[in-house]
Amino acid sequence: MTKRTGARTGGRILVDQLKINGCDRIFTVPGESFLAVLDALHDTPEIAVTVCRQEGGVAYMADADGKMTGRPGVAFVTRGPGATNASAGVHVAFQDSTPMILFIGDVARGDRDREGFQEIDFPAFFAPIAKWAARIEDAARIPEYVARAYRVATAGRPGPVVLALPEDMLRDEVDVPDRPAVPALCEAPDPGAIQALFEILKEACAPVAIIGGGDWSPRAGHHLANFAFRYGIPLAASFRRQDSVDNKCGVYAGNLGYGPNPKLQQRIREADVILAIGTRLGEATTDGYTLVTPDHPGQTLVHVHPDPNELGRVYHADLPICADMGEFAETVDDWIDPDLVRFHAGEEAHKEWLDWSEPNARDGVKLDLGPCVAAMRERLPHDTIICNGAGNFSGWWHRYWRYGPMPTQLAPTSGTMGYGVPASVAAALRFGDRPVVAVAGDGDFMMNGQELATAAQYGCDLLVILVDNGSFGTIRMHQEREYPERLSATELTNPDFAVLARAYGGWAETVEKTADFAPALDAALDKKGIRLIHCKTDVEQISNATTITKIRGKSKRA
Ligand SMILES: Cc1ncc(C[n+]2csc(CCOP(=O)(O)OP(=O)(O)O)c2C)c(N)n1
Repeated sequence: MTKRTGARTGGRILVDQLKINGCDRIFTVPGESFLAVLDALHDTPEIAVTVCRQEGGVAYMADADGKMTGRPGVAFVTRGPGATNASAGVHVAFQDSTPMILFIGDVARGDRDREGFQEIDFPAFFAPIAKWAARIEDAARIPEYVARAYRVATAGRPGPVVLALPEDMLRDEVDVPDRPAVPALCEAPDPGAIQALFEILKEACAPVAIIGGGDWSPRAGHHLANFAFRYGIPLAASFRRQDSVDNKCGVYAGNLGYGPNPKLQQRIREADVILAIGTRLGEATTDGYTLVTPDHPGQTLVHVHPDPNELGRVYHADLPICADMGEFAETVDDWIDPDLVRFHAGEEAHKEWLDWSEPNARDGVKLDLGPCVAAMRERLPHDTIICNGAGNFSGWWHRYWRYGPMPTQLAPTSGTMGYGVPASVAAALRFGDRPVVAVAGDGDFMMNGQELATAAQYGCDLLVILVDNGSFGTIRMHQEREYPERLSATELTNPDFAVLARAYGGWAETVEKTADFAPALDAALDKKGIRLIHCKTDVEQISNATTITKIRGKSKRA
C-alpha cells in the first residue's frame, strides 16, 4: 500500500524512503549541493549521520556497512570533487559485490551541460563501475528510483548503485506517495539441480568446494559448514572471503589468493569435482585463472551463484545452479542423502590448514609478525572483526588469523589501499560490543588514516596495528623481482605514527621487538577508544614467506 503525506521537499521524500527501507545510518562529507537532504536528516533521528573527513572514507565505510548488514550501505557526497573521491569506494563495492547506494548532489537541472561549477555527467562517469547509475530529474519519482536502487543493489550479484540528485530537484515540493520497503528476494535452487549435484558427488573421488562472493550471511555460513562437514568436503575460501564460514568448521581448508598453502593448491589441482559456491573464481582466487582454468579439463565444475549472468561468463559450468547463498546452503544442509559416502579429505585438509596457519618464530627477525598474530589469537575473541586495506602486511593476518562467522573480515578483494581504517570505524559503529582491529601498512594507513578523527568524534573503540617498513613494500617486492637493486618510487619517510595517534586523542605505543608486542597488546586491550600499536618492521621481511634477498637471488637475469 502506498500512502500520500502532503507536499514535501525532494530531500524529505528521499530521507523518508531511506527510513522506510530500514536505513539507520548514512556516511557523508556534506556539500552545498544537497542541503535539502541534510535538512531532512535534521528531523530524522532514526537515521544516524556519520560525518567523515574524506569521501574515500565515506564510500569505504558505506561498503563495509553493506558487507556487514547485507543491506545497502548508504553514502552522500557532493558534485565533482566529492564524487570522484568516492569513486574508489564504488569500485570496491563493484568488485566485492557489496550492496551500496551512493547519492551525489548535482548541479541544478537548468544549468546542465554548461560545465558549471563541479559538473560531471555522473551516470556516464560511474557506468562502468556501478550496477546502475542514474539521475533523478523529478522529485515525484524519488520513491520509484530509491525502490529500484534497493532492488538493483541487493538482487543477484549485489553491487553499488549511484544516483545523482540535481540540487533544485531536491528543493522542489511535491505531493507523492511513499513506496513500501523493498523486500529481499530469495532465489531458491531448483530441486532437480540439487539432485544432480548429489549424483555428481556420489561419483566423485576428490571433491573440493571453493566458497566466496558477496552474498554470505551467518545463516548461509552455518548451513554450508554443516553440509560440507557431514560429507567431509574440504572448504577453501576465496581471496579475502575467509569469514564466509566459521574457520572452526572441521573441514575448513584455508584461503586462496596471495600466498596460499601449496598443499591446498595441490588438492584443488587434483580434485575431480570443484564446487564453486558464490565465488566468481576471480583472478586472485585462481592465481590468474590457472589453479582452476576456465575450461578445467578433467574436472567437473558445479558453479553456484546468485546471478545467472555470472554462470558461464568466464568459467564453463558442467552444472550451473542459480541460487542465493542462504537458500542454497540451507537446501543442501537439509538434503540428507544416505548413499553419499563421507570423504576423508575434509578432515585431512583441515589438519593441513591448522599446521599452515601456526606461526613459527623465525631466527634473525627482530619484529616477527607471525608470533604477533598468535598473541592476538590468544587474547582476542573469535568474533573480533579484522579490517585491512592492501599490501603485503595483510598476508600475515590472512594466513595466521582464524576468522569467526561473518562478519569478522572486512577486506577489499579489489586490493584497495586505505580501506582498513574507514572499515574499522564502520565496524565499531555497527558492532560496538565487539573488538575491532584495523591492520594497516604505513603506505596503506596514510591513504585514509585521517578517519581516526571520525572514530574520535563518535567515540569508537578500535585498535590499529600499523606495520611500518618505511616502504610501499609490495611494489618494492615486485620491483626487486623485475628490476633488482634499482629502487624507484617505493621508499617512504613517515611521520611518528604513535604521536599522530595521540594527536587524535588515542593511546599508542611503538614496538620494535617481537617480545614487546604482547605487552603492548595487553596495555591496548585494557583501554577504550582509539589505540594504535606502531610496529616498526624491516622491509627485508617482505612477506611471511619471502625476503628481498631471496627474491633478488631468484631474479638474477645474467
Ligand atoms: C589505492 C591503491 N593505490 C595503489 C595500489 C598499488 N599498491 C598495492 S600494495 C602497495 C604498497 C602498500 O604499501 P604498505 O601499505 O606500506 O604495505 P606493505 O606492502 O609495505 O606491507 C601499493 C602502492 C593499490 N593497491 N591501491
